[in-house]
Amino acid sequence: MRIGIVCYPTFGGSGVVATELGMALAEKGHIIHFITYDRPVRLRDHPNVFYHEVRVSDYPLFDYQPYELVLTSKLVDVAKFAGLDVLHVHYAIPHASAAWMAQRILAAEGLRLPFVTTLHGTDITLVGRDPSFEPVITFSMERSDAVTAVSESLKRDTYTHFPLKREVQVIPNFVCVDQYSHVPDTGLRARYAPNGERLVVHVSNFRPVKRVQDVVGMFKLLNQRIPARLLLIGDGPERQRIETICRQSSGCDAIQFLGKMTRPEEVMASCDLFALTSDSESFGLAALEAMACGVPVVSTDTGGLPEVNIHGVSGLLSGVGDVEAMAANALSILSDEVAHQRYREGALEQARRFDLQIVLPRYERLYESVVATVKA
Ligand code: GMT
Repeated sequence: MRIGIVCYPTFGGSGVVATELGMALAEKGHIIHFITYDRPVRLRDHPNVFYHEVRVSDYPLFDYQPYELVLTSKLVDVAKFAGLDVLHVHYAIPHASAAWMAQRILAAEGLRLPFVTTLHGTDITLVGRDPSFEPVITFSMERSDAVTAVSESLKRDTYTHFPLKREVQVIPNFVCVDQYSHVPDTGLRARYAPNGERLVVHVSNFRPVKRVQDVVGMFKLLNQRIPARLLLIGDGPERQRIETICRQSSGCDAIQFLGKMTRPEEVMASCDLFALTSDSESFGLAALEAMACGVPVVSTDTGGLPEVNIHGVSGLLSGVGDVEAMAANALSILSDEVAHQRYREGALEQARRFDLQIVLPRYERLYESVVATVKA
């Protein structure tokens, strides 16, 4: 099949999922066209992969550049000249409405382009439900040829926040477990935990929804009980504030900010515990990536996290903001070598349930079904 993929090209989970999906489909022989405003950070060269940049001109009349219209025109162009069979848009805003517009323009020329919309999280739980977006999101979800959500929790939220009548199918996020290292790298451990401390890691885009201050709070309690170090990977609006909190308190030496990394899993694989303290999280791809490295997870019990991190198996869950409970959970996993090993194995086993080999055919079947409606 010739498949167009639209996503945010940044470090965010939706962009990572879209990119890895495209790469895996290309590997299976499909022809993939990425259509985004920048080259997706995880995109690698492949003979079946093409990248089309959406360039918005800087006309002085526009205070706000009409990105969605330029994207629509690019979608029409690529659909026609690359002969797309199907378009897959990740994150509803503004990709689903741009896809619908492109579909209408092509229809006027007698061409039919089905499109699949994948909902990822804040497009539904935060941004999308805002009245300034809601009618457009509802409409473009209704008009998509198929809509998927990355967790059961996100599917429920979609029906709660939108007056939607159509079916939403859950296709969870995935990892290619075999591509992850399951053994710590001695060189990295020597660098980050030179005295044999326990290594805790957090990866995010440092937005308020991630509550990174709780990772730091949890870590400080943990570090009072066992020698540990904390690695914070990623960057975003909250980073400066969190760094300031760390600098103004004791124990700052044990916390290291590593910034944005293209392959954070290379560091994660050498850590002992992953922490995710989000307020809301439709899935928690970073937690799944940690689990694919055999790293257990302490997380909040919000949104789709309990579908990914199984309490007592791959890690432990606690309420949002309950820093004491998180620290107690971290301690119970890390202070006992037997328990730690059991959680490591549980994490890897749970990650295998989300393996690419299981999830990829579900997307392929979905594409086939929407393409079949065109030919019918
Ligand atoms: O919705 C967002 O916050 C952005 C999005 C992204 O692009 O990073 O994250 C969401 O999608 C990821 C991939 O499906 C999920 O793993 C994240 O849990 C989800 N984030 C939230 O729900 C806060």
